[in-house]
Amino acid sequence: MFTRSRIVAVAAAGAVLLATLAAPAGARSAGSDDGRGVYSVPTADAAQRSAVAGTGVDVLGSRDGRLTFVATDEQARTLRARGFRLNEIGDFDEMLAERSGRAATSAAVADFPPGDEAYHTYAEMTAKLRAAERGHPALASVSSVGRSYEGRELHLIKISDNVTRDEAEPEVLFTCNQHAREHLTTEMCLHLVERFTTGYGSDPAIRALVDSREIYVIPQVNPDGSEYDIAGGTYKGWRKNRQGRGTDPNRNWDYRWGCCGGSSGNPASDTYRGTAPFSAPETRAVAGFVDSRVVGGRQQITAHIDFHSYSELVLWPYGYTYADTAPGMTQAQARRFADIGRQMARANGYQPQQSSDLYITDGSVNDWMWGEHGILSYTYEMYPRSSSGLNGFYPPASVIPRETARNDEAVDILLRAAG
Ligand code: 3K0
Ligand code: CA
Ligand code: CA
Ligand code: ZN
Repeated sequence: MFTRSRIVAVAAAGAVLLATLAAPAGARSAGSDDGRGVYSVPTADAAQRSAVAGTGVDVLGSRDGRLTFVATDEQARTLRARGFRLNEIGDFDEMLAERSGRAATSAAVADFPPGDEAYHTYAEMTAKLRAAERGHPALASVSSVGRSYEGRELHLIKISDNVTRDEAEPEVLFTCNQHAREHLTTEMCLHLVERFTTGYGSDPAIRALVDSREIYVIPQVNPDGSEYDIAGGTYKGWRKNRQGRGTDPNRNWDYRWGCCGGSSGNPASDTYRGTAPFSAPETRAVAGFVDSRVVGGRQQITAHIDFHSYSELVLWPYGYTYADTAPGMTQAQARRFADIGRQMARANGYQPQQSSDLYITDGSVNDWMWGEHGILSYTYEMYPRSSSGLNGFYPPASVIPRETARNDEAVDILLRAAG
């Protein structure tokens, strides 16, 4: 007689066979391994969260001490053996399939799954930037900081008065979508572009900011990962870039890279730091752009936000150490990070904290921006505040206007602080 588990085993074997036929050799990565569950666990402090994250599990979100993550059966066993009280929420693949709905028939990236079409694919994002430039040639200028691993242009849009000139105005950078599945962040960057271009003519406050700053926006730092995540019309819960088995861009920056147990050396891990600092073409390209803004020995970019999702947090460096002060971070500087971070969090209703209060990270973008260039660099973890798992990365498209506009005032606070 067929037991349920035998049916599952046969179905799984079929799925593996289909995947083998459909995908080029090597295309299936650790991210598609069988037997992954979504879990949550209560933690007492950042040390416990770092201990969980440090096993290389895929952390989805963290609020009020509860960490939500994806783990293999083996990782879950290890954590339970160490005394963590894991609560299993569901099966990784089943939860994704449920969220994606009916799969599209084509493997091409046509659009997001039914109902989510308002999210922008790479092609749609590109078109939107070009339209902003066409509609506001004196204000907006599109260029590229380089190419992704798979060869996509990493688009950069500059927004300022006299946009074609390099004026002596504080420069502020916004980056989005380092993590592939965090699609709401791409919308956040596109919202910034929309607001600072179309709002210029009608809103005096916007005009004042755009006239006195040079605003740079990179809507997709990791377009390969993002496109992969929606390919074929089903979400894959993919985090990393698409180089080999994938590198976590936010562990690949060249500041205390791999120093402190805040990343993984295992290519299968979702926090794999890569073979070397800036081994990912995407981080190298963005860093190259930032390096290029040192003009006359002075870094022109004074402030930066990297948008992520989810958990509704405002984070500041350092991530590699629990200490508030460390080499390159004086007491006064740490206080300034916290002050501005708290102001921004009051404006958007997020929770403000040092990055390492979440868990230890090393090779993150904030640590590099500050440690290497003295840029006031924050990470925003966007909506939702918490989620039972993967759905947190795929909020319905109906929330895009509200959850992007929610950051208007916080963003303006940073733009003003950049002066
Ligand atoms: O600086 C940070 O603490 C980054 C947090 C970020 C990360 O890279 O681990 N959280 S996310 O991956 O869930 N977006
Ligand atoms: Ca200007
Ligand atoms: Ca300038
Ligand atoms: Zn992220």
